[in-house]
Amino acid sequence: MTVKIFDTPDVQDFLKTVAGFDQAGGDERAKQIMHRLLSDLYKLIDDFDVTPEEYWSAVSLLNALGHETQFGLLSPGLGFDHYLDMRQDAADAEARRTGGTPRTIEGPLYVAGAPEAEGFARMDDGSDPDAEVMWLTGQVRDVDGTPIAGAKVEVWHCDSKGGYSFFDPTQSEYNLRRTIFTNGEGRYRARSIIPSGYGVPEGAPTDQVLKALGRHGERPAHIHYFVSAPGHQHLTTQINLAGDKYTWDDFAFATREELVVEGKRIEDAAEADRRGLEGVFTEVVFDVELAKTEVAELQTRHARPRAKEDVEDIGSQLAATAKV
Ligand code: MBD
Ligand code: FE
Repeated sequence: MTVKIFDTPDVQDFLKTVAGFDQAGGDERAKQIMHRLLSDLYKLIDDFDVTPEEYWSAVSLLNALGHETQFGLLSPGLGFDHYLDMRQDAADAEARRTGGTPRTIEGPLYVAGAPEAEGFARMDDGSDPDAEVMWLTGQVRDVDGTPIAGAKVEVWHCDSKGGYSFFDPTQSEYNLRRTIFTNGEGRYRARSIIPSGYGVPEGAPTDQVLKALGRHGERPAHIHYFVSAPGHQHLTTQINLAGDKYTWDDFAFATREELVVEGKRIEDAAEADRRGLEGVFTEVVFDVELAKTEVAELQTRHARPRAKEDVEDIGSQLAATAKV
């Protein structure tokens, strides 16, 4: 078929009707965005001669993605999360908000309300005896190098099989998820287990999309962070452990050079003892630098639907930072 109808007045008028341009109600921005989105897709159908079979298989795939709540997983796979970061980076550069540890994507697996601790927390529930013990620590500082006491460090990561508590019902509540407030020297310390990499479930709709592109759905071993303190810019980031096969080949595009951290295997019993540990462990050090800001909005994570978080939480967070 070689028909090209996109530019005809019939189609152009039809698009305006579909997008509600002739209706008084609705939302103006929604209309503009839907009109643009539909126009781009209609044109694509015309340009690529998309067949009804292809179109309906795409509809079926979207249904499957929604049914398995995988849009949040496909999103980083298609680079949207990283693209939003690139836009934030560019906005920061334009506003001359420079310095600080680089941001990288949040991902879809954060859960609000993890247990809070001062200075130190044990993150694992001890149910994975084969896992390698991880000693995770670092200092939070401002861009001048001054330690920030009382900074809120939220950390979450997967277990030795790539599963995240809450999403993996076999794990205990909030396993491998903690909120640690830095001590007087701006330091946080955690005992946990070394996470494994993460792989998109085989055969899942997200996997089908990636396979069609000749891509894999693997992530390197990584640890997620939210770091915040009054008067400083909220940071969403992750570290990727060095030496993983996928450190530089992350399907979610979260790796950044400054965020690759080498774990150090420590076999010295005295070093273990000093940390209240026994036997061999791996130390992972991640220091964080926060940029300063007086803008309340920049001091909290952006709103987004998150597990166990409602919009009111965000409202109270904003109110709390606005008071400082
Ligand atoms: C993850 O653990 C993750 O962090 C992202 C971004 C996507 C899938 C799984
Ligand atoms: Fe993750």
